[in-house]
Amino acid sequence: MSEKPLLIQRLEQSGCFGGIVSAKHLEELGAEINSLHRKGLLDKGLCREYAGPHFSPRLPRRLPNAKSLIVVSVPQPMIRATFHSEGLSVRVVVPPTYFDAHKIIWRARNELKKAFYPDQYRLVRGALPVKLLAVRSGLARYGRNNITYIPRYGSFHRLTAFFSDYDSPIDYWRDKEALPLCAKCDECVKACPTGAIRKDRFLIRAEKCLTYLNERDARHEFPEWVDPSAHNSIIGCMRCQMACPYDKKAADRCEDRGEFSEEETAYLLRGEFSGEKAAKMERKLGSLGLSLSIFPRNLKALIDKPSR
Ligand code: B12
Ligand code: SF4
Ligand code: SF4
Repeated sequence: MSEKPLLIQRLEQSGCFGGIVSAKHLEELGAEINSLHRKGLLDKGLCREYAGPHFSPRLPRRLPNAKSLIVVSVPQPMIRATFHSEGLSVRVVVPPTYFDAHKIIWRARNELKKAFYPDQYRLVRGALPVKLLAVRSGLARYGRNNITYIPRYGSFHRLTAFFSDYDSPIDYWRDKEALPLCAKCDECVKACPTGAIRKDRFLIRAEKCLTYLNERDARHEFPEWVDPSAHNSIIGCMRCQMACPYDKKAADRCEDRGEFSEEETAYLLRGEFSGEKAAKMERKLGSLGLSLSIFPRNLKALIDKPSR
């Protein structure tokens, strides 16, 4: 195995991690995702909602002569917000990667620039299948839960991809690799509350994932087959990550951020949002990576959840 590129070693000094491959693999990345689509392994409804340019990535107009694809991983903990309702304090988790997205993307770009210094290369953010790129570049490995893992921080990190005119002397493209324990572990399969993670295939059934169901606009009620005790985060789901042995250390970190008074919580639970009040609430939720669009459904599900 080739040694880590100097650029990536420098990036690591700033607490970020990275991977780099030649831009000639761009089409392969898209083709790999699309071949799953063609084989009918990806749900059509989910693809309609999520398929974007990252499913068929192209060289950006601003950098048509890009030489490399760089993916940066920035570790991120979970955060918690507290809602006050009828005398009760309900603490809810916001999983990593929902909040501070702009700050993290800015940091990724900035640290990459510093790692190149004194040389200067162009960086254009890319809409790419970032997990696949992270695994193909050797930065991360896939878990059976289809999330990617890096050493020490497990799956608690955010990935951002860039095109660059930097021409790496070595192409670090490699085969996809799973975490070593996945061959004999089924903790995430058991922990998944909706059966999205399968024993019979590596690719998850993403259309069954609770995250898919609770990221949608609250006009979509949860299907009846979702067990009311499944809900565990105000958006997304942490069950397969919390159960994973590779996440034990990173899962210890959780910052409390954001508190909603009785009045604010009651407003969110009423679900009638308009005018200046809604705009103010949207700003407050935005600082936690949330939006009014998932209310009141997701909060109700957590407050009404049967205790086990
Ligand atoms: C669409 C999407 C979703 C959808 C579908 C998820 C999915 N698994 O496809 C939904 C809404 C369900 C979702 C949920 C979540 N998401 Co999401 N999502 C995306 C998005 C926009 C595209 C992902 C994609 O391309 N999926 C298509 C599938 C086909 O690709 P894939 O999952 O990489 O599939 C590969 C594996 O199955 C693998 N594989 C198949 N067979 C085999 C066999 C072996 C042996 C091996 C090794 C590998 C392997 O190869 C496939 C590709 O060829 C990305 C952002 C981006 N631009 O990439 C974020 C992203 C992947 N999501 C992210 C996160 C954090 C999540 C959640 C954890 C959020 C949460 N806590 O609730 C959950 C996790 C659900 C899960 N278990 O995957 C992060 C992942 C960060 C990380 N650490 O890896 C991303 C990168 C966003 C970001 N910038 O941070 N997500
Ligand atoms: S819980 Fe086990 S099977 Fe699932 S991703 Fe982690 S190590 Fe792999
Ligand atoms: S995020 Fe939740 S629902 Fe989705 S695969 Fe993981 S455990 Fe299952």
